[in-house]
Amino acid sequence: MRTQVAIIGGGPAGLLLSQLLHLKGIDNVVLEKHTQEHVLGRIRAGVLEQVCVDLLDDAGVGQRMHAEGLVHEGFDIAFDGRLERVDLRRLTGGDAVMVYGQTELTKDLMDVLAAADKNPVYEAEDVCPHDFDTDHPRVTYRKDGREIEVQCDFIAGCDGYHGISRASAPKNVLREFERVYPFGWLGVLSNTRPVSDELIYVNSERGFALCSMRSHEISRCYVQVSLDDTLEAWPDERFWDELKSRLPEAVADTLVTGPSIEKSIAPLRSFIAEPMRFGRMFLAGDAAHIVPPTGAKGLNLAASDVRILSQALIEYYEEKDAGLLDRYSDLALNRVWKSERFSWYMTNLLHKFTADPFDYKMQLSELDYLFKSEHAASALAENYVGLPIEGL
Ligand code: RFL
Ligand code: PHB
Repeated sequence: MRTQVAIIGGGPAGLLLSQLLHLKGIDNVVLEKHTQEHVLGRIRAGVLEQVCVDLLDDAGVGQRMHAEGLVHEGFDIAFDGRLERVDLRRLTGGDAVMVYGQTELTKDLMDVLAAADKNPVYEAEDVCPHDFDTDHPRVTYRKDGREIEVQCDFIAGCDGYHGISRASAPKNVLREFERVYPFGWLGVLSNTRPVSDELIYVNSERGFALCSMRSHEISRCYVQVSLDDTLEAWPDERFWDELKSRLPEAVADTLVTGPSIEKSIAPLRSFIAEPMRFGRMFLAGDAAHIVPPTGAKGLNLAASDVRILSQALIEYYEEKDAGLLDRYSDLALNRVWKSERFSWYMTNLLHKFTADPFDYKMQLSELDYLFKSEHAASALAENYVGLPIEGL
């Protein structure tokens, strides 16, 4: 079998790249290890930057997002008995974010690909990239017991943090940077009305918490937990009690609780692989970098990588110009490092790292400064709505 671009991984990065290339008549195939149901069952991101919204529009899948997504012009930070608003619209001169679940966005992409008869290959086993240091790269996989080889011009490694693409990169070229945080997030999805119209990020003496949402009827809330915590130790009642204890009293009093419809624990990590290109294989999304979710950047970075990579491949095929492909890794990493910095900053600002009161006082002082200084608040807002992609 032959195609122009073999895409490994059918998460948001792989599906979005596939759709953008199909729209330009560039032949591609997505090889996904899991079933479609499994991919849709993962409850993850909820906040989209304008860069991501624009790209979904370009991909022709923005309709439901605009109809059902919630435009958020600000969010709250609770700390030290205070509840302060970050007015994104005012502080950035007009920008906002879109609250729309990763699950919905993924479903929209799957639907548009299916309608064009461009379905990914699901349950592709032992997917493996080969010969990407030559002009004739290949990807092999197994499906229903048959060995299949895909010959291609390029390989896009969109297979997430645990994928095979980065693991196949030459060790003497690959550099990895990492910070593992000493806690995780316990997340609960519930059919309950969100406690507020906007997100509330909480710094409390008991640890971080976040009240987010998927719609006016569905809440998505998180509390910081220790790394050895288990789901069994967190029945719904304990989760809601803990969340309430971290919220300002007036907010806690209005919190509507209910049975969880999904519950999971995610460890927090910062990770960057450099470069993002190895010959004819390009990494995009979580395959190349992980951010702690505090800045709401993971999916958005996957989208900005795909924005650059899709344009680079389109210029290669339409104009025989490989210039942007050659700059892909540098351009993508420039934005990746800035989002990594912001996510690390938000994580440090809002989580309980130690029992040392000095650390807590430093956070409170920084938070107080944020809401006294327009400059500091503007810097936060500018990063939250998303920095521009430089050099495109
Ligand atoms: P994904 O979504 O991990 O998809 C990779 C796909 O590759 C498949 N795969 C393979 N396929 C073939 N062969 C192999 N060997 C393979 N190995 C893996 C996998 O099955 C999978 O389908 O990566 P992608 O596409 O790069 O997308 C990245 C995003 O999923 C991720 O960054 C975000 O979810 C992060 N994130 C958030 N990002 C935001 O922008 N805003 C947010 O508000 C936000 N909140 C979050 C988050 C992530 C969270 N968790 C659970 C980590 C909140 C949480 C709690
Ligand atoms: C979410 O709704 O899942 C969410 C929102 C904001 C974050 C992280 C996760 O920073």
